[in-house]
Amino acid sequence: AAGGGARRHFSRSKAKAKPPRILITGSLGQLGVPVAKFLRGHYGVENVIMSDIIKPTDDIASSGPYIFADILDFKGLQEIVVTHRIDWLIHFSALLSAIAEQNVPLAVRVNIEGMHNVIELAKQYKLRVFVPSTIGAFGPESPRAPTPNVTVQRPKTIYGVAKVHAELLGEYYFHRFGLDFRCLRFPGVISSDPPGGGTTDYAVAIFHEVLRGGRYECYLKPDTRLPMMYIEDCVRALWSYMTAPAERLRRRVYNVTAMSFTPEELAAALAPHVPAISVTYRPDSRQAIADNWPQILDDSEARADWGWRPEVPDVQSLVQRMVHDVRAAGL
Ligand code: AKB
Repeated sequence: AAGGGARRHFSRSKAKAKPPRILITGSLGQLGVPVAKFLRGHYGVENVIMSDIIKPTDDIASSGPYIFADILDFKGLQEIVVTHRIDWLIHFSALLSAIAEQNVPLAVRVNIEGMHNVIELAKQYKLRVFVPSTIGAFGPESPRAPTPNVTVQRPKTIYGVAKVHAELLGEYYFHRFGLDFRCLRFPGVISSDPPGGGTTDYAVAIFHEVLRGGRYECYLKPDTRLPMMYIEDCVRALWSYMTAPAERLRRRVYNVTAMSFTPEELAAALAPHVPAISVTYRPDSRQAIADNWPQILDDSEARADWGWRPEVPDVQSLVQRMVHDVRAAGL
């Protein structure tokens, strides 16, 4: 009987689902590196292919498969999916909110035309596809505190317009063609890796600058409240949503968040870690973007449907993690 049990156990584990083969576009951005690391830990290094149009550092190149992929080149993407037998596509290539305003034609190409390629590709090869959306997909007519999952969306940035387009296109392909499209609206994501060109970037930059020199000049007003999330929660949200059984999903686009704070509250939480901290404020064009975004994101549907819950739920615990991370990275 013992032998039979062992055999049963053996055949059950042999029958375990084979890991998905995953392609990450725009993988050298703020989210790509930690997401690749997490998924490689879970599914095996060889099964997670990082890609971008940028030459990787030695660290990235030696960490696992890395290839050139231009999301504006449809044929090139087809070749990658076929050659590497891709099952899941995680589409991170995008210009963020502030930088997109400085080059709208490029943002239209990367954020909108790139999305057209990705969604057609996913349909053609029956891929499960993840596309991040954002608090930037809301606008001045949306309720701001809290902002529900379904509400008015009239964003005033090209970044937001492209994200609403991506959300609607994905939902349409899901209903029309059965595409397994999954999309989360992320708040500002806080990690020791620098983001580039966003409106919420201050909440990363402040750690680097005050831990190095005690001072930071913030480009948002002290009382600008925005939703935020620690990187590990962001990665976990993505993964638990990607692996959630389809029957638990009542929709294909969900709000997720962890906390909301203002620059002034973040500076106060940092103060015990930095003797003689000095934070000054000089708002620039990013203030107008932030003023149209949610202050508090309502993620109750994600919590109810597929069990979303952040592990770093407040500014104090976030500061503890970040002070540790930034110091450990020696930045
Ligand atoms: C940005 O600030 O543009 C991004 C976002 C919230 O989507 N971090």
